[in-house]
Amino acid sequence: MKIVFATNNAHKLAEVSAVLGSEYELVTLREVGITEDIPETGATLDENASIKAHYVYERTGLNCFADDTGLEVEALGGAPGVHSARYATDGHDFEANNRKLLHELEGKSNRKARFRTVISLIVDGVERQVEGIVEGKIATSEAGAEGFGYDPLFIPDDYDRTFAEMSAEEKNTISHRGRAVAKLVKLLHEIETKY
Ligand code: ITT
Repeated sequence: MKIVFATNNAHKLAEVSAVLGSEYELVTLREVGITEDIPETGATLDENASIKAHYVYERTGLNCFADDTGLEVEALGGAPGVHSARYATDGHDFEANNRKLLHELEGKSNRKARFRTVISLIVDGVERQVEGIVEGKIATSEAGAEGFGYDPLFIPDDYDRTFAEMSAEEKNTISHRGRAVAKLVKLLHEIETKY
């Protein structure tokens, strides 16, 4: 099955295609002629995933899915959450976001956090959502060079390394996105057996 992944984030594309494998042919936004940023105007991850998937479906009529992800930090009341991409600046400045997060948590002993990914899938005009969560904590300094975004600061529960210190494969087996994509594959199989 050919399916469009509504993302402009090359890191996400690599992670998701590794989990989906060769059974599904992932088509990029560029390949369907969408080069502009899709507006993310929702108040929640669920809304934004839905907005991105609908945008692509309405423009192309092709089966598609979109992922919206946020880092939810307990001591910050769930921030940056839906604002994770633009936490420190207007752009996707990973370095500035990580600096701001460390600053906001200075002196705080509760460093509990979780990543949450919501995926909206649209097949033949019908939308379905799945979610993936990984619990963990925010480190006191950055470590590692793999991954992207907040990975150098996020230590998943039962580990003593950040996501940025793990290979893509290891991150995928336990991550929010890896878990959400595993559910997506299950859903796609269920949908296909109905035909
Ligand atoms: P698209 O909307 O084009 O898919 P994006 O980068 O804007 O890409 P999101 O809105 O879903 O994606 O993600 C918000 C931010 O959360 C993102 O810019 C990163 O800073 C962070 N983020 C998302 N997934 C992450 C991950 O697996 N590891 C670390 N940080 C992540």
